[in-house]
Amino acid sequence: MNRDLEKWVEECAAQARPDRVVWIDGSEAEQSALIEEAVAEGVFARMNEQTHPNCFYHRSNPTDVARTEHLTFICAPTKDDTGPTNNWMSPEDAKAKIWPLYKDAMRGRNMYVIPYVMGPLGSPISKVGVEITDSRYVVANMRIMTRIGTAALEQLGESTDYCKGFHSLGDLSPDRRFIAHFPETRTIWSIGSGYGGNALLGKKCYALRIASVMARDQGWLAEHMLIVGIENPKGEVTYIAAAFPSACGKTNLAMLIPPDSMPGYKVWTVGDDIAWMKFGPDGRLYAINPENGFFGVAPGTSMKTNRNALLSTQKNSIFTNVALTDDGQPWWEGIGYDAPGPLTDWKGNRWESGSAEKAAHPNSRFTAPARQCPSISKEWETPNGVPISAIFFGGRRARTAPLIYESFDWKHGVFVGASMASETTAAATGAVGVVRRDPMAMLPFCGYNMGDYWAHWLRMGEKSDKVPKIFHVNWFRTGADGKFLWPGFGENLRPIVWALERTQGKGAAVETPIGFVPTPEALHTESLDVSPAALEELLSVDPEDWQAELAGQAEFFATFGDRLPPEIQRQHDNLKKRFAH
Ligand code: OXD
Ligand code: MN
Repeated sequence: MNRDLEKWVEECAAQARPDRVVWIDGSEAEQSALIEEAVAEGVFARMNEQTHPNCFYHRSNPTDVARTEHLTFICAPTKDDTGPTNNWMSPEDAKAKIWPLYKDAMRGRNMYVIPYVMGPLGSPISKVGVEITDSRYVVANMRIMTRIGTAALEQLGESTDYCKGFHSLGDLSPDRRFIAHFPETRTIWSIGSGYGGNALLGKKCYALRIASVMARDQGWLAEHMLIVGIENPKGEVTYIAAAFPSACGKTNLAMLIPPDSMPGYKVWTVGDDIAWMKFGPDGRLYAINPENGFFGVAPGTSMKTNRNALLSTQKNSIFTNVALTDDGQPWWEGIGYDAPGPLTDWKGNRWESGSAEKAAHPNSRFTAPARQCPSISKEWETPNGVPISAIFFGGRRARTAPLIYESFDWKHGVFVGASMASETTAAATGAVGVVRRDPMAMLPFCGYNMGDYWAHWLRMGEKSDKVPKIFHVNWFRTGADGKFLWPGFGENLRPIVWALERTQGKGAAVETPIGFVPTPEALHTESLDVSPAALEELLSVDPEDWQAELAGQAEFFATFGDRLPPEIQRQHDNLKKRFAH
């Protein structure tokens, strides 16, 4: 046994006072018993055994359906350590304010101790975590999203190098809900929420917020990125990583199906949300997917938009806050077919087609084992990771950003990531079309001062002369009529293939003030249904748009004060100068 772990579990149990402490071993027998109990307490409902074998349905508290960024804190010693983009609470305040909420919180309930590994078992890049929780829903999800149980304890041994996550549903009141991270001690306290991103502590809390701090200290990268392998008609596979803010089609790109007009191409899924990347002995950057499953947004997922995601969820999966047909099948808006009859909606009410209310919550989710994905890469659990040839940053921009451009070099690429932005959509509350800065898609996930994070990225570029090339993409540019100029989905492979050609010194491009943009011919437009005029607009760089963009950048960077790396300021100034010429 691990004495440090035992001591911490005892400490948590003494505070929360559960009826029983249950150590999760990861076995099938344990899983069956847990599911039975979850069904008995109403946390899970069985789904249609014929169409969705071994799948379970969960409806959450209606006030607890998404990550709560305003209740998420980084508890570093000083406010300056967390920077202007995070909420800060001092460790002392957290102890005074949050720890007491755990008092007796698990009375009458079980306390589950879940040892888990983020990353393939035995991988030198993997890391161990332990989550304590009183939620059977969390245990069942962690079993899909991470590698849990005895294997994790074996990997840990007597080491104290693991992340401690203490989760309790508490009373689910938003007034007593906190997601607090202590980077110094690699500890997470989460209370008052059962929602995935708040409660499955291996994901955003550990694999991004805590791991980003570890990565800074240890010289690697923990990023909000998908990882895929692109196979060309010769059978050669090249790996890329890509960061996009939420609602920009990350899971779709991770499971992309090439268009018929690109025969011989295949896309292999390694990960859809998080990448941990380290330099290998050959100087190349290698990435692993620390996760074991997908926690994907259900609405909009159909056989047309993301066949591979849908097929991944047909067995052994959990559906949260979707709607349910009377014969126990999931349904959501954008699933690709009309509701087969009256449904039970995500709040548990009867729902008829044509109702003004949505049947599924817009942030309803599926939790599915990654190995069930038809496009899963055979390298997805390779312990040393896959070598990354190109990194893509992207956002949703109606104007300004062309379909794709290549940065001049690593430093400029880091600046491109740092100035990333995305426009808000009608799916979120607030005004539509407002530009929100979301550097490297890490705005809600970077566990320390983002200025220092950019400095870390810049330092990483000095470690090797084989760093990936960095690109920026925008699938969402619109024309004067407000319609998307680019068809998206499978067609996104065309600009990606151009980017991969660029990494091999091929692919025609023109130099613009923002970077290299492909010529229209270089984009492999055979059988592409986009007019030459639309293509020209997609690839254009409008100086007026970029004046507004420069102003937005300047305002954002100013909030970092002296923590803004001089190199980022220099890149910004150079961009401005290039437009002035
Ligand atoms: C996610 C997110 O759930 O980015 O992956 O919000
Ligand atoms: Mn994400």
